[in-house]
Amino acid sequence: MAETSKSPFVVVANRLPVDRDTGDDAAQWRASPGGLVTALEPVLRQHDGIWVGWPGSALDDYGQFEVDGLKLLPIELSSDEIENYYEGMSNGTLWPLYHDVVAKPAFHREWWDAYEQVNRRFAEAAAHSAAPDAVVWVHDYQLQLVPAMLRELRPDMRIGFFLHIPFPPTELFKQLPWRNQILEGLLGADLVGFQRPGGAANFARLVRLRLGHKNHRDRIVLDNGREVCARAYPISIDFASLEKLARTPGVRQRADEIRAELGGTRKIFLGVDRLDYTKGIRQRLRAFGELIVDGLIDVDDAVFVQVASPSRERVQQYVEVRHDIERWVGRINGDLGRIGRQPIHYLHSSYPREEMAALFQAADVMVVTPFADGMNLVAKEYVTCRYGNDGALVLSEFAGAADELKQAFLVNPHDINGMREAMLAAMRADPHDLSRRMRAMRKQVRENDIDSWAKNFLSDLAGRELASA
Ligand code: GDG
Repeated sequence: MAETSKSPFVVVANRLPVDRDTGDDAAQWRASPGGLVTALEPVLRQHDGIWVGWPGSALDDYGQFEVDGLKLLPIELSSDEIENYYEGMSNGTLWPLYHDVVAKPAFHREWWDAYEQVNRRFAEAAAHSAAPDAVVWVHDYQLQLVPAMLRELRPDMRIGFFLHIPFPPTELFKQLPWRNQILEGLLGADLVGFQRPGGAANFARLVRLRLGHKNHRDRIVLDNGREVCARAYPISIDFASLEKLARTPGVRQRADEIRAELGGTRKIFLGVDRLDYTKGIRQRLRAFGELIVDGLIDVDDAVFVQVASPSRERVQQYVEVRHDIERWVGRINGDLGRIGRQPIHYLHSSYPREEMAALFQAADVMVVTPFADGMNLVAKEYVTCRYGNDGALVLSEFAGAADELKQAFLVNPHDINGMREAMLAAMRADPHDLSRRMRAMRKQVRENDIDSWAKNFLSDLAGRELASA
């Protein structure tokens, strides 16, 4: 393995927080702005930290490199490993299983073998780049074996793990042929973080039932006396920087343009999701279509804009959900639209942050209806952009965000009638009521932003010193 510098703080995540520029110069990288990197950047900089992850494409040279002063260590994946570890085990088995089997998980032994093999590569690279007594923070469902592998290699380190997606109840998790290995893998950490208290409780219960380790509240005691803490740390967003962006004249002007282009006075419903079967996109569009059919909404008075950004396009279930959504959009627009009055604007594309902020600002009703979702940052982003305290949020009670955004119009996405009622109520709500709700939700996100999330986790894992970076 190439020589790398030893860092006292190491982040391990499936993807590096950079994208390769599509320009001519293949050596160009640019930071991909995401919540995680924003939160961890100050800690990484202050403690000379390093981020270990897959760069998203093959490289000529797999040594450590830097982008904007951030140290990055790329992990190589072969095309077979991408197919079996990433598209297979991660997105064909664990993703559907952990999201309440909304789609059927597939179990393949060769996917598991690749998962183990790739997790070991990540663990070895992290162990190699960490200084003595380093703090290592491992992220998400693709890397659940890394904590135990790391502990075996480097018992001197403090190891944290955070799961960004829900952790399923016992009955579902038990289906996994490699259930004990995953639990053992996670127990390698000192601190295992979840989005909701329910995820932490599911984990502690499974560990007790399957491995016989007792827990005292959020502390699990292993046979050798070592304690593992399992606790909820609801993730958030960079409130201050997004609000600042939303207030810029360019974004406000663009929001006005969007309103004008959609018909000026029409109420704008908005959905923004990665195109994923967990997000309930088709069901919310169906509820909207039914409101038009039943004469409760007129296409002159309302329009639905759905941004569905392309995601995991090589996984079969994602191909199917895309066809399904597009069939519904075609049907609703074909049956209910008129020239110049399309009920649904469906955008299968990714947009810059500025355009997203303008859309959030233009929308009267934001509709977020996942069947299961670790948190759902879109809900928090919408609230952040509504600095005028207007606008309504329709939110699934199955999104982690529902624990915090209690003033939203909460819905069960399996209940189409309930969604119809909530969408209508949100559209017709009294502005004073909306303002009261929005103020409370904005306060919640402002006071619990991504920075406090990272600090809470790191101070519990490593003590104040690292977290106060
Ligand atoms: C996982 C968990 C958890 C989407 N389209 C565009 C775009 N986005 C941005 C959104 C938001 C992010 O992508 C999506 O985050 P979510 O939280 O909504 O959902 P997942 O991708 O499923 O994330 C989730 C999260 O991890 C963090 O722990 O909350 O539960 O599933 O930020 O705005 N951004 C831009 N253009 C797009 O077209 N710029």
